[in-house]
Amino acid sequence: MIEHKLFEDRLRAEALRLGFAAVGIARADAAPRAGERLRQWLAEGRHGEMIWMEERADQRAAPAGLWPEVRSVIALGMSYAPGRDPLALAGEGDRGRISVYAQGSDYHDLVKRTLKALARWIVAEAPGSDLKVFVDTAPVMEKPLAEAAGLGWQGKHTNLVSREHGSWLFLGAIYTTLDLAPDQPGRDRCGSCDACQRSCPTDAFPAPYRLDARRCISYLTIEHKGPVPEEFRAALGNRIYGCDDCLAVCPWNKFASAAAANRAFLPRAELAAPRLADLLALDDAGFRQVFSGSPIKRIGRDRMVRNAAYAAGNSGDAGLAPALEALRDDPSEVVRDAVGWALDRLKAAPL
Ligand code: B12
Ligand code: SF4
Ligand code: SF4
Repeated sequence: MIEHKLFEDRLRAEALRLGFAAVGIARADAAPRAGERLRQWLAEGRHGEMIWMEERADQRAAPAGLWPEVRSVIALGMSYAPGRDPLALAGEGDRGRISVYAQGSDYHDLVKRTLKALARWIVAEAPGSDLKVFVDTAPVMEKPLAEAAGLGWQGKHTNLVSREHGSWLFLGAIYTTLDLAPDQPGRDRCGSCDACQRSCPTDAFPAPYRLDARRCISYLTIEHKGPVPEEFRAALGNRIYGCDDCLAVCPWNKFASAAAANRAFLPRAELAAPRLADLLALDDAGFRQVFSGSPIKRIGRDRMVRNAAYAAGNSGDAGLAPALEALRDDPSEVVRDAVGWALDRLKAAPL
């Protein structure tokens, strides 16, 4: 064992210096119920087409399933607290709404880079120790681990809520062979609040603390590849990438300061309020140009144009009909389907 308290304090200071807004430590076995709940969620089919959630479920269920040597987990959070109301564009029919997390630079790149910098510091300070760094895409349950490490608690909307940073933290984790002194776990402070449960446009919470991803607009606009089921298309409104509604209504956000947000996550001008007409006109090259360096690049041009077409259909703005008409013979079937639906909806909209 190394001189603990001192090491953990210096580790925390280094994490904050590098740009993380929150850091905590948990023992590797500190979230014992997470795995069983994951399995139940998968058995109920709540993950929809996200087959990658099933594929390495044993590794995801607990840190030791992925790496038997792990002794401690260092949980990290980077703030992306917005400087303005994330729901402000809700009534702007001719604009698409991109969720706050995706309006700036791709968090995967920045969080990974910063985790690696912290990892280098740890290895230099504790020679002989081994570690692995993760953000988002690895089979790791970041939220329950962050709760166990004291960063906050998993709220009824299922995301991690922090007393200091509200719902606006990106999470990352470092698994280490070091035996570190753990922090106190986060305590649930939702109380009788149910604002997030009431805010959901698609009724995606079968119960508090549980999400049916198949109904979630984030899943439908980002992960789901085919046509969005008809029952959800109107509820998408003008959301074209992700959804912030359940996060934005959380009362704990009032303590979150945009000053704590990493500047890389400030909205890029062209992503803050994109015009639907411009998005509908994108070809592959145009899509790559606009969304390079953004997490949105992963969904590709067809899914983005599909989402923009649903939003145009919901806009009630007949001025968007020519842009939709131009896509009637688009090579992508999913685009053609969305365009047909949108034109029918626009025709049916009151003048
Ligand atoms: C799959 C996934 C999704 C899916 C499913 C979301 C989900 N809630 O599972 C979809 C595509 C819908 C999604 C959407 C979003 N995501 Co996402 N996603 C993930 C991912 C890759 C895995 C999450 C996971 O393990 N899900 C499986 C379920 C079983 O886990 P769970 O939600 O923790 O389930 C818990 C509860 O259900 C609870 N529970 C179950 N039963 C019961 C019963 C009782 C009584 C109680 C008390 C609790 C309880 O216990 C379970 C285990 O802790 C993580 C990254 C990672 N590797 O962890 C990012 C992650 C969770 N996503 C993130 C973000 C930002 C989002 C969005 C906000 C993006 C957006 N703006 O559109 C939305 C939020 C939607 C929402 N309300 O959750 C962040 C969240 C950061 C934070 N502060 O929590 C993460 C951590 C990515 C990151 N590295 O920052 N996401
Ligand atoms: S992100 Fe939107 S659609 Fe998904 S659960 Fe939250 S409010 Fe509902
Ligand atoms: S909105 Fe209310 S219930 Fe939902 S996570 Fe925030 S405090 Fe908890």
